[in-house]
Amino acid sequence: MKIHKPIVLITGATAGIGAATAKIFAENGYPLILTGRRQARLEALKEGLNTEVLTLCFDVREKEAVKNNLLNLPEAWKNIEIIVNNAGLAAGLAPIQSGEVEDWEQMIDTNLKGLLYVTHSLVPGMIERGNGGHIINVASIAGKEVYPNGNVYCATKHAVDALSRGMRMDLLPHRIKVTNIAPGLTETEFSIVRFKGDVAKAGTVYAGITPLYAEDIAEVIWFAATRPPHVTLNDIVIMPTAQASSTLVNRK
Ligand code: NDP
Ligand code: 8X3
Repeated sequence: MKIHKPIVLITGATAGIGAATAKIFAENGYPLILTGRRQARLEALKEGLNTEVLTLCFDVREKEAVKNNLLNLPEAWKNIEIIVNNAGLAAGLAPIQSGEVEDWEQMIDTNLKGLLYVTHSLVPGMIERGNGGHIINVASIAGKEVYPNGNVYCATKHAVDALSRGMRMDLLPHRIKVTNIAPGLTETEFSIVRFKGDVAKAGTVYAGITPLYAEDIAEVIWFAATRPPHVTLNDIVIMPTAQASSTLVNRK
């Protein structure tokens, strides 16, 4: 197989922002490595994309699984140039005194440690190849401000925001771009996951507004990834027009 365009790896490609990002890169002929825990979804997504796709089914919380998958890529797929660290979730929305410790662990292990495992597996290769590269971290406005009951989710996204800045400094000599994306209210499976399958409750998060959609964020990721080599978009905050901050939303 001959690969011409940069290889893009997207974590959390089975739904929402990750899936929409996969589609926009596929439409433009980029070869894609798509990851997530739901194999059937990965296969269905691959089926609908008109580009070369490698699917990898693993949980970003499992350090050994991340390493086994990403350090043993088939030869043709090793030269990843763009990493979209997107896999993540909120679990629960509760005051600090009554939050579930298991929810906290899931968010910390996925949003923070998982992102680190993926990055740590792939960046040494990027540096060794010496062609630069691009890491795009999907953080959140929850990484810019804290909202009531968002405590641990906000902490994980503040950590991602800090990591984006730290990575940018450390990778500067290697010409590896780092872009932090901070979306506001985006209607995906995010709130259904946060409220553990309660679709009605999830719907109230977006009630009375036109939220962002996964495609809106995918377009921004695509734009950031396709700037010329001398241009880096460091940090992008994107909200629906009906939102001014985490807690200030203009609902009809
Ligand atoms: P979705 O729930 O629609 O998608 C989340 C994706 O993350 C899924 O593909 C899921 O795949 C993957 N994922 C979750 N946990 C794991 C895990 N342990 N291992 C591997 N993959 C995992 O939500 P979004 O698309 O909205 O979320 C994508 C990112 O955007 C997240 O980091 C989220 O925090 C962030 N974000 C979302 C906003 C929103 O309002 N929706 C706003 C700001 C940021 P699978 O279940 O198959 O593993
Ligand atoms: C998701 C956006 O405001 O629900 O990161 O935390 S918010």
